[in-house]
Amino acid sequence: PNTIYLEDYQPPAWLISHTKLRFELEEEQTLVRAQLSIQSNPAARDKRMPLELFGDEGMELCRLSIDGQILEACDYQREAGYLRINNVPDTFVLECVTRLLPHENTTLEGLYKSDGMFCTQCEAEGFRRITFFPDRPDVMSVFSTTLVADKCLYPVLLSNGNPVDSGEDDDGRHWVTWDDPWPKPSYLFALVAGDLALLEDSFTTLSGREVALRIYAERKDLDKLDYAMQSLKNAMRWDEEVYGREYDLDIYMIVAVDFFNMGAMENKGLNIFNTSCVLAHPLTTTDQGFQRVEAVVAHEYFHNWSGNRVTCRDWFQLSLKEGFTVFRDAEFSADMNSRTVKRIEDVTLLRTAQFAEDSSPMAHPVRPESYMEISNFYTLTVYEKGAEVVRMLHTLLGAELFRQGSDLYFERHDGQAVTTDDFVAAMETVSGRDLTQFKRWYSQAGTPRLQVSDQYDARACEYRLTVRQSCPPSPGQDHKQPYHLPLALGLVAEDGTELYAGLLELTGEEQEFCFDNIKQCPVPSLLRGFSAPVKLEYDYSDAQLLMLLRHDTDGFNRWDAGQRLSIRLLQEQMQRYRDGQPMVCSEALIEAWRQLLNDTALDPAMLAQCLRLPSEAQLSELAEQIDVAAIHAAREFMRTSLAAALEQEWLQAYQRCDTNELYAPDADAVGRRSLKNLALAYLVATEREPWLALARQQYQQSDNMTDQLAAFALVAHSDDRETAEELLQAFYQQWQHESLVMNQWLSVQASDPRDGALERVVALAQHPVFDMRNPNKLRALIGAFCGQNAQHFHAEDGSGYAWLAGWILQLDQQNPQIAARLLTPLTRWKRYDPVRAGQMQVQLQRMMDTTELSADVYEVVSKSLM
Ligand code: HT7
Ligand code: ZN
Repeated sequence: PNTIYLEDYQPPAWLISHTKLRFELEEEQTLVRAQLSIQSNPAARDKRMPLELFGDEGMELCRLSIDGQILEACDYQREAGYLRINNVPDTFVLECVTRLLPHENTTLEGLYKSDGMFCTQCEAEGFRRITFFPDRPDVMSVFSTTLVADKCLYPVLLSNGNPVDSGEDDDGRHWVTWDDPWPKPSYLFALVAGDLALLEDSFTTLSGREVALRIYAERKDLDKLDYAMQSLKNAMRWDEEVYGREYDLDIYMIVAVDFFNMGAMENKGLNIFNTSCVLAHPLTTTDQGFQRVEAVVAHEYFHNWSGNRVTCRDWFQLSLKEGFTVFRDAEFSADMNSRTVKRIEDVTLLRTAQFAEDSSPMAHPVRPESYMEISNFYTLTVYEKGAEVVRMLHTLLGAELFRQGSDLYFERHDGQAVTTDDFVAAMETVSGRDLTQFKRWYSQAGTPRLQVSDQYDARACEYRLTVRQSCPPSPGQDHKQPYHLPLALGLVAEDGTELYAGLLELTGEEQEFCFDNIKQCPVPSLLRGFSAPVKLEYDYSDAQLLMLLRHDTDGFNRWDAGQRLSIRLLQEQMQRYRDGQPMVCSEALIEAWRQLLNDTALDPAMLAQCLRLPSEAQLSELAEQIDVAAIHAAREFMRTSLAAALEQEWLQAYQRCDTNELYAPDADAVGRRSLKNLALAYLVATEREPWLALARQQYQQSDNMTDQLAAFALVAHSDDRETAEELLQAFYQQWQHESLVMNQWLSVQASDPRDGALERVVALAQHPVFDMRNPNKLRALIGAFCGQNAQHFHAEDGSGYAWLAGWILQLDQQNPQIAARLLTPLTRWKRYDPVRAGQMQVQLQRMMDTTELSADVYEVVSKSLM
């Protein structure tokens, strides 16, 4: 496959002012007639270029004409992925008819069928599977779309914009025409045809316009749409109030589909959602699920401005829309729920998964410089680190200037396809600041390291902080320039009094900061709120961390102090395990946790965060060389020690939070349930009989999926096999017709750490609920086994790796995007011991030796082996 480079960007030679589409949707085929009004681009560098349109090789071209004149085969060239026509006039109408086979399309890109309904996924390059088109984000066009289909089978026909006409034919078929007045790139095109149920509502914008809100799903899921609707209305109001952005069409539609490669898609006026990100009901959805629905509904809605009205010039700029929109949705969720808990969750994801990506062979800058397959760059770096970069701008400028910058960005670039530089330029204009150095966050990969040391002069009441920054090499970038970053900090006295709080700006490789009038030796509370996506090193004593855990006024850093302490103690036990010494659990930690558990004034949600040990995945990210067995053993030891030492406290916390209230997914209730289920997990970890019975009782009596699933997982993973098997059966019997709940059933089993895990997942892949064409099922089984069952996936004999590689080779034929994503764990081979690393390499090589790998899988495998 070809590599595409950012530096090769050229403006499009041809523009499309209007795109008129007609889809004849049938069971055996779909005919697409596209009429493109084409003009040469006055801004193009090279005039008189041939017309080049992208078009997938599998698409059948039935007819091609220019201004009504049919073109013969000799008038154009069809090459891999292109159609080229020489000698075209300056302005003309190209008409093109293509024949598609959506029912055979298993890639879930372009036009395909999900559970009998037609739907599309065009980002990033799916539109070229529908018709020949300059399928690139800087070609924006006004679309008019007519859908024709059987009225009984497909009573609902949807596309972008507003419905402007409809009718019925004599043969039982009907048609609807949709006009979208806003010019858009082809990646935002969408259609849906199916027999769908509908939840309707409306929203009145601040300027008084009425917008119809429609969420479509299969009829059986109609009772699971209320939460998404409420989230949508909350998001619409929030975007008006916080960003001054109103919605701009008469209708906003969301459609839920079960076969979908990602979470959701922000197509103009017609979002298409993975069912997992839109359906929510207390009986079938966990608290986490509810929060994901709220966040994704908001994210897609926010794209209407940050992505649709102002879009990306090219796909290297993907973070322009994704980083900004993730920042926006995170702030929305923080406002709707607990700000500190949301920050802790996001930072945990960043530190665990994005940091790991940033040190892997697939590491890339937030604005990548090259790619083979753009689908591989919908990454945690582009999304989550990209959001951190926007957050840093917000911190450096302050909320008010940031809002002015955002207003200016939208005003300057409305209707345009622009770059991350344009975004930063708007922030520079309003603030009068030079952000040239700051832009290295977009161009340099890797996680920077901050090494902090300090000195206190008691006589002069002077405190000095020295900060050194560095960034490790990443593929293609051996040397990094220093970053410009905000370092929020506090200085805290030993009794917990705050002596100073403020924001420092770091620009140099090494910088010293001096604080006067500091009357006692402070403990620095550094990087408050995780003000920059870096690895912070400061030589805290255990006592200092315990003090910050107790007293820091910054909630995030309170939690972080506890995490640092746990990580240090876990790392000590890992070493003892390797040295064959008995592991020990720190009394100081037990006492600190006891105090936290006895502090009934603490917010249960925060308490639950503080009492959660860092995950095995996070400990792996922190390790020089990942020792799977030592990480597992040390964490299990600490978990069971803390469980036994604090048994009474866990029980009290459980009882305190077991309030028998009616289910609600609000922040307080979610917090109580998270502490309750954490306490239950620790109780069960004591392996004392009453607690497994308590879990079983909770399973039976719960009125919501959060409590039911938490109890179910504990029993299913326990050594009481009789009860476990009974519940596995009961859960299946109860929920076998709920596809999303069955995904949980698969994941619980795939992450079961008991012996025989691989045999169990092999068997589950044959179970009727598993369907290898459905990405949600693949993530639930294969993703969960490889990501949440490290012990077994990383079995020393390489059996876990061979199993995954077998799946990837099979899936690559069917859905390359998903195959490439599932491959991620194997790309981390360099982090493991030589035996495991060797086994992973064998599997990567096995894939490399396979002919006909997709570009998606080829890119990941070849870069991993470099
Ligand atoms: N912008 C959307 C991206 C997306 C996507 C990308 C590649 C392949 C399939 C996809 N489905 C959706 C998602 C988002 O809002 O960020
Ligand atoms: Zn997005």
